[in-house]
Amino acid sequence: MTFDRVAIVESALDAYLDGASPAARALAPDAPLGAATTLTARKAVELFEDQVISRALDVAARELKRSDRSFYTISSAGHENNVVLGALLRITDPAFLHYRSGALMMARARQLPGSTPAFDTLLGVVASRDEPIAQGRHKVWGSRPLWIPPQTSTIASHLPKAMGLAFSLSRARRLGVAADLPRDAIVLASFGDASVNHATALAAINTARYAVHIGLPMPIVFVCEDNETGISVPTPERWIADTFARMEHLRYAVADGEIDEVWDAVAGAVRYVRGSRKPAFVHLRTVRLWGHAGSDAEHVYRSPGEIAGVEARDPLLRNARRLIETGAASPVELRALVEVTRERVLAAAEEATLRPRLRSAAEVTEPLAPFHAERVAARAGSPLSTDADRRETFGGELPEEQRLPTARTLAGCLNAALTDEMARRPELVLFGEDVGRKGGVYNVTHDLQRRFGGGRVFDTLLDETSILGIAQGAAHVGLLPIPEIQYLAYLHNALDQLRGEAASLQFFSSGQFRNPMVVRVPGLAYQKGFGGHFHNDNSIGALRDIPGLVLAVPARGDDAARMLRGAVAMAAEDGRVVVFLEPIALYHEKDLEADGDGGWLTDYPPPPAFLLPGEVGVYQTDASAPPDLLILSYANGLRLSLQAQRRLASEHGLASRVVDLRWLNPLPFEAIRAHAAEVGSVLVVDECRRTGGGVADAIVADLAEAGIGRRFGSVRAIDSFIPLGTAAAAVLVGLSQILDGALALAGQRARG
Ligand SMILES: Cc1ncc(C[n+]2csc(CCOP(=O)(O)OP(=O)(O)O)c2C)c(N)n1
Repeated sequence: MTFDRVAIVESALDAYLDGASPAARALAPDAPLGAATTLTARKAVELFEDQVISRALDVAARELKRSDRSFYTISSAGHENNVVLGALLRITDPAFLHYRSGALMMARARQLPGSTPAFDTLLGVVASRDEPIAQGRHKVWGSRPLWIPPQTSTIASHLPKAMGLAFSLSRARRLGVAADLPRDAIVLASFGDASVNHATALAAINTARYAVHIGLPMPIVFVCEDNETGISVPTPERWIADTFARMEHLRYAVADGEIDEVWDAVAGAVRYVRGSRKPAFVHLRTVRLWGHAGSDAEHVYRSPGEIAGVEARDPLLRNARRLIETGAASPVELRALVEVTRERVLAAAEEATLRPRLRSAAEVTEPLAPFHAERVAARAGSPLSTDADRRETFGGELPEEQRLPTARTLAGCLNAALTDEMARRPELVLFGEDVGRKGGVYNVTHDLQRRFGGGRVFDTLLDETSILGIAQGAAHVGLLPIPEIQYLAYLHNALDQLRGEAASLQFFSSGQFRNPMVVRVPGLAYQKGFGGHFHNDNSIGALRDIPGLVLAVPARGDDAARMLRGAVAMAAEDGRVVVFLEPIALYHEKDLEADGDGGWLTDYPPPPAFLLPGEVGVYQTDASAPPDLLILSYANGLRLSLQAQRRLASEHGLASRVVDLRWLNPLPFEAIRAHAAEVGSVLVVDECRRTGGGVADAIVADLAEAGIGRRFGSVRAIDSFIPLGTAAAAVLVGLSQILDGALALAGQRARG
């Protein structure tokens, strides 16, 4: 048996067309294919053409690969009956597609005259800069005018945001957010039969059903393109049907058989979802031809008989027979169509190889992390609510009128700042576990639901993946979500939604799609009386390396309010994904050093005061002379460093400047370097885990490489999970370590 099955499948179609006899009577173009179907002859031929184009693209990708001119060979071959979804859904129905949705893509593009989907696909296959959606950053199905956000390679990861978009459609409209989608739009999410077992897929489907259960609209068509296998692992017989055919709040439909039967089944499901605003699960039966990808040696895990058996079920072969037998087309017409299409696609493939590719790092990263500081600043300052409006929102007294000693905690300032932001930006929605009625586990969202209503402030079900999926979907239609993940440790539960999806959307769509959001995450350690690792996670390593993600970590109330405004403005203006990490242990802290000193309370800075990345906080008691030591820190470490600062001065005569980094991704290197150049001796107080969990290694490395500063030291937490109770102190950074570190550094300086 030859391993190259492409030619075999191609010639089987040719041989059939060469030998087939035309029907006795030709069908009129507008006549249906059969008595029971709405699929006309004209449409059926059109669908067939789109299927042939898709098939020819797969062949071309493999041809180009042979000569090392293409980079992607996962094909749609065998899945081409998904074409009906391209024709039956509108281009204003957002679509999140499986990587085998080539025929669907061709059919959908027909709805937009002037589209060149085949050539665009080839540009993707050769990773050309001219490819309209990803510019060669990945081979994706995607198009802004066709409302197809690009998918990533992570299977099932697009389902939560598709669900989130369906969840948000009517909500956005009610909130007056101008989306470019009609009132009756529905969402499509397609995926494979192995992928549907993934926790991420099941999360999205579950949340969709849950929404219906509580009376919310969820107009989404889940399409399982079932080719009965995931790479080499067969899907057990009846598994998909047995699992999904009897789920409450999920209409199940099989799309199988002749193309007109597939058409009618899908049309029925689409009609149901559009009319009822409830979800459907379309079980589209397909086969997979030519292995998982060009590199997959299918003969290793499938017998020659099995491979030939699958090839005999080629949908193109079956559809050609149906068209001919019904009289919708003649063998000669179809033969000509196949020939011409193949030639056209191969010629286009040659042309695509001549197109330029991205070359420089600047070109590659151009859409990754847009930051227009002036526009963001303008956005942070407007629109401003009037005094009267604010008074009404706050119920009389404005938060800034409560001045010391009744000033605010971090939690209090955040609550006020969230209130101000929600009041002046109608597109803001805030949601998560317990944020609504309860007002958050730590009261940070207290009263927000009462003030702004359940449409804008709502509790979700307990699933971080779905929370971030809802955030992405909401952002796709113009809302500005502020989701909350209840604890930092539980963000990791759903991290792919941020890391693989939200943060990469602008990159893979060349900035054409965006999902701005500010993800609030209570986190970090030092909670008294409520311990253990899972509520005191002190590692930001998994967030710091996400390209383009902004990580804001306020320490005090006034900073938090101003940073939140900057974060929201960055999301609104530049589509950025911001993680706003709030140190839980400082939420209700009032004191800096001694009980009752009130040193950690601040006045509330009213809008529009804001802070942006790069802007650090500087604490130096005597600014007249350069200090002996620079201490760089953040969050709980800032408070400890300020305690150390006073003791170093009073007990050791050591003057220090403490800098609050505030922004941990990207790190404010410019400010760090400037302060280090002035002071010379640098101590980084990093409350996160020593190895890769925090920022100390990056800062020390940067300063050392740049040759800035003379002496460096750091105190960091131990590489351990946080134990329950008082033992936590044994692995966390404490005041005495900071003092020791500072003195050691000063001693070295004195000796040096
Ligand atoms: C989360 C994740 N795990 C593993 C992979 C590697 N992988 C890519 S495709 C695939 C099989 C998917 O099978 P199925 O969902 O049936 O889709 P098909 O390729 O058969 O159309 C796997 C395991 C991945 N892309 N994403």
